[in-house]
Amino acid sequence: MTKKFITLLIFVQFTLGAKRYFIPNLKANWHKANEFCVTLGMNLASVKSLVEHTELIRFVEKTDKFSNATRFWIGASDLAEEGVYTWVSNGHLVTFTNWADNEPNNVNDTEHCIEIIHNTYVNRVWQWNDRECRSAIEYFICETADKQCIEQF
Ligand SMILES: [Ca+2]
Ligand SMILES: [Ca+2]
Repeated sequence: MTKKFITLLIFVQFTLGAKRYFIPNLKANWHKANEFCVTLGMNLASVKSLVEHTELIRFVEKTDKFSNATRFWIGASDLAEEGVYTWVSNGHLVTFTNWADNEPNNVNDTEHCIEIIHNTYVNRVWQWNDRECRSAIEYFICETADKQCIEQF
């Protein structure tokens, strides 16, 4: 890509503002999900505000991965320090959260990665849960790379 073209892409991204999301057509554990997003030049999705949470839900609802009983990895974990959640894309602390009742519960001290659950049968409507990073296999949401990284060009 020429420098001009890259500059144009950055301009378009800033102009549009909102993030773009993508749900690959495969399920993976949290680590593999993160790797997969990065190979696409994206990040496992972060959710930094209620507005972003709402935008993310709106996106998922329009995809074929949406149902009344589904779950998706997002890019937050407390792998580095128990109980301290950070975004894998930039290491920033998780500030906005939408935990389900009694979550995060860190069952058996093994749950360190965050998923969004939409399961109307158990009354968990787009709520967050901590889950086992390696053994749990599910769909995941990638987003366009963090703007702070793009700015460095
Ligand atoms: Ca944990
Ligand atoms: Ca949990």
